[in-house]
Amino acid sequence: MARKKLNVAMIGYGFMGRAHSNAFLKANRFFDLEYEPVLKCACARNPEKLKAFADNWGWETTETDWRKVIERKDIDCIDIGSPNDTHKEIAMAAAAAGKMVLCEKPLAMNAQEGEEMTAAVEKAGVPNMVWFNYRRVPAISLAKQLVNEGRLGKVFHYRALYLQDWTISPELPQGGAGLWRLDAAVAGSGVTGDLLAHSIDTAIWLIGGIDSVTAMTETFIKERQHQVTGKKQEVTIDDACAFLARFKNGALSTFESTRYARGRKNYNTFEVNGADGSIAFNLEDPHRLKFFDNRHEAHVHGWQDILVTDFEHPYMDKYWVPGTTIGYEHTFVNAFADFLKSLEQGQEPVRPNFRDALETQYVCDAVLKSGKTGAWEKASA
Ligand code: SOE
Repeated sequence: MARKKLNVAMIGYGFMGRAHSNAFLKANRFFDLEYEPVLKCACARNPEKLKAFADNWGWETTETDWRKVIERKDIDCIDIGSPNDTHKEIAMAAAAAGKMVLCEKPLAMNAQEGEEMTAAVEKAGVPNMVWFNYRRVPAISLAKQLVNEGRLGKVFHYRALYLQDWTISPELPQGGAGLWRLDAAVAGSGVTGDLLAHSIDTAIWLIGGIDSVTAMTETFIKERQHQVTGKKQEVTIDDACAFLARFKNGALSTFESTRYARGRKNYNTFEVNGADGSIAFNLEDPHRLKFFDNRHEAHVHGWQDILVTDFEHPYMDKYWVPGTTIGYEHTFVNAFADFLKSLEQGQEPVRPNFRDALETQYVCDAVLKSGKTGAWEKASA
């Protein structure tokens, strides 16, 4: 059967532009789907770099003004992979034009922007998704399955770390290509929006909503040269953040993130402790899910180390044979395949959508506020 075409335009061509382009190219090679994307248009400001990017990934056309892309009648779906300060304007215009909208995380610079964006896609009734790609790591999807199957029982604790080490040098500039994540005017925040947003999304997905938080944040390097202007300027992102959270279901938790943990590259971990079992995950060992099942007889108690590569595991029947592995890029392939599947008749809308990401944004805002006030803050509107 001929597949239905979905014309996609992508805004931005950095790290996420590559990850998304690859997902668009690969989803239909591995998944059986009614819809197939056409890589219609790539959009970014620098025409030479854009041309090279578009040629490499097979984008049919290019534009240097995103507004022109949204005006185009031949585009069904806008994918936003540009820096955080551009998300709101593009998403709102895309929704108003009746286009489907995919958006990189974090959804917005703050919850107020997120609310406007969520209202816009919901009013327009357009399919929407936020690329919290780690939900689609098979081992994390398996963790969700174990929770849904009731294997953990009542959850008491959630413990998350998201550690990196790439900003330790004071010589590293801030701002501009590849380094806008260090510039609060463009990124909105530092590790809270960039890394903890992932941890928060995973936590909410696995065990439910967060009620309130208390945080400490720090900016270790106070000034950096701006990559574009060459001028030294104040650094206003949070370099590190740790917070305590109370979940709505009564669970207690700790979250910590930094880009100053020497030796940690993309150390995204979590552990959940329930009355009947515990699970633990580390993204630097992504095919493993540790599981302690207290329902086993006491003399065989012990942590299971599940190698998540069997056909029975989430997504893994779409790839190779048991024991062989997939990579970081497949989390985006899996996410986009889920998005395409959701467009088929009778399917549930894809998650996480803008509303889910807004919930994470409320938590981020509360964390950043608490980092300043030192008080407990409610993680809601
Ligand atoms: C930052 O270094 C970063 O690239 C984040 O922006 C991504 O969301 C994360 O998945 C990996 O680290």
